[in-house]
Amino acid sequence: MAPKVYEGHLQASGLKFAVLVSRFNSFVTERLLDGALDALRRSGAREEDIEIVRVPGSWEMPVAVQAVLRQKRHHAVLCLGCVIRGETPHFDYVAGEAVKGIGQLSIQYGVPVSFGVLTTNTLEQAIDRAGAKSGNKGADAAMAAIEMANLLAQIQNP
Ligand code: INI
Repeated sequence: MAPKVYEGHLQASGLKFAVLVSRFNSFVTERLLDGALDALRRSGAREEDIEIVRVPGSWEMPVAVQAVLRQKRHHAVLCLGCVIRGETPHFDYVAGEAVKGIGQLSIQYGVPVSFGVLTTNTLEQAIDRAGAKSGNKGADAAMAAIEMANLLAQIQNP
């Protein structure tokens, strides 16, 4: 007998999403948001099932994710931000806390939280990943969120 395979499909109809987007580096993050919304809509998500939550910067992401997850109303959450390395250690603190906090919350609540926070050395690298040469990481985060929401539903209801 062939093994049973659990694999989330890319169908978003009926799923509810919260999309957190940072205003810091909004030139980049608004492009990530465009990509994420386009992917959600093209996968069948309804407008009324998508909520957008704006936060000041990536540092503020974890506490806002926590507030969203506490409501237990969403099948998946997307975090969209952009941290660009400067001349001080600030980058490491902001990016480090965002990564750690978002990852821990996803596991704690058992809800997929996509990490669409760019961490780059230059603005050019960020632009490349926000709809230019290297695709759109916001769209990638949306696809991962859809796949994981469906996968967890399958695993929980085999
Ligand atoms: N926030 C970002 O999202 N990206 C950055 O590159 C960044 N830099 O470089 O400073 C940044 N800082 C702001 C931070 O997220 C907080 O909003 C701020 O410290 C207030 O708490």
